Amino acid sequence: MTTITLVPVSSLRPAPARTEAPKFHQRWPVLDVQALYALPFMDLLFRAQQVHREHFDANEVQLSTLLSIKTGGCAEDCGYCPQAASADSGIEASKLMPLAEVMEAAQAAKDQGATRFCMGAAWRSPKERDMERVTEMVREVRSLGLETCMTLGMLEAEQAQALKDAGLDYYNHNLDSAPEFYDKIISTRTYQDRLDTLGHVREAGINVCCGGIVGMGESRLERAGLIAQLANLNPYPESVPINNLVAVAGTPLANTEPLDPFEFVRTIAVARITMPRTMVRLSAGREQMDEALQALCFAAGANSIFYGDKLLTTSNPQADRDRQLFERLGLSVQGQRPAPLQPTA
Ligand code: SAM
Ligand code: DTB
Ligand code: SF4
Repeated sequence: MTTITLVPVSSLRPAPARTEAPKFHQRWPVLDVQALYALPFMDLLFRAQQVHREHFDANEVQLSTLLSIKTGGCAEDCGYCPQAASADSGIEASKLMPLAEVMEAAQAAKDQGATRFCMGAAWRSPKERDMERVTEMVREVRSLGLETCMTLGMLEAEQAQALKDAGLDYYNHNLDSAPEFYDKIISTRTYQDRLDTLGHVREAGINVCCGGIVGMGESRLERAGLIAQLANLNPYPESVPINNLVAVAGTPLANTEPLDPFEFVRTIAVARITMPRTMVRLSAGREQMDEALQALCFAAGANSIFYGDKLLTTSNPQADRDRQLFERLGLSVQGQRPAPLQPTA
């Protein structure tokens, strides 16, 4: 089994002289990540653009569409989440969606131009009886020619293997915050639980999609701590969703002061620099951003978004508006062929 352990963050004091080999290799000590955050904004963006262009077509964006296959009534107490049973968000708990409805949504996502279909369930972890149904969903959605992603909570090694055998391409499981901030937000599962699930997913050979949320009232050092945790995973995730908190009424974080938008852009840039080859996904919170801010996020190295009018329970920009935005920015969509050339008169 791949065991991922919590990498201790560097303290603010200078490191004492070493007398023995370091236990962990930290590619990115937290203080180095914090130093990136502290760069003048233009210098940070320039560095992020350089790194981005070394590894990607900077004018291309990847589109994933989300579907909530099991909504609400979740036993976990994640303070940001409207689907926690403990939240007073008015979301009704539903049962696992029938396959036919999932397929309808997947086909619609494909028709709109998405290349990946992500299915999310408000579970602490899937039960054995659920596994048969979700693996069938993976097989069927794949048969449409879409990449598949699931986020179902914690997984055991055998469950990760069953998803891999069904052909799952990505598993999303977020670290959510720096370890130092984590306990302020969630009490029903530990940081190590999350790292263990990530280890099982990695071991099964599924691509790892793992990121977090900013704007939950954390400090800059704690934001740097989250990015350092992600960047120090070995290897770092193939996909890193950066969510800006959607402050939903009835959740414990409903009245959180919004994050300075430039600090959000900085987070994207720092993720890009520290994880050069990952897909940095500009995730929740896009609906609350204007288009100039989204453009800055793309300039800072974001190259993937959730596309479609809904995230899991909250809204996302209309697909039409996104298409107009791509057009205005000259962004092309990964996996879509350019329109065929028309004969000239
Ligand atoms: N229940 C599963 C789990 O927690 O792993 C999967 C679904 S859960 C909703 C997936 C992710 O959505 C969370 O880890 C969190 O990062 C993000 N999320 C949930 N509510 C959010 C909110 N209000 N604002 C931003 N991101 C949110
Ligand atoms: C991720 O990091 N963000 C997505 C996806 N992974 C599953 C979820 C965002 C959820 C936002 C709140 C909601 O719509 O319920
Ligand atoms: Fe449940 Fe996931 Fe929401 Fe936490 S984030 S309450 S585990 S649905």
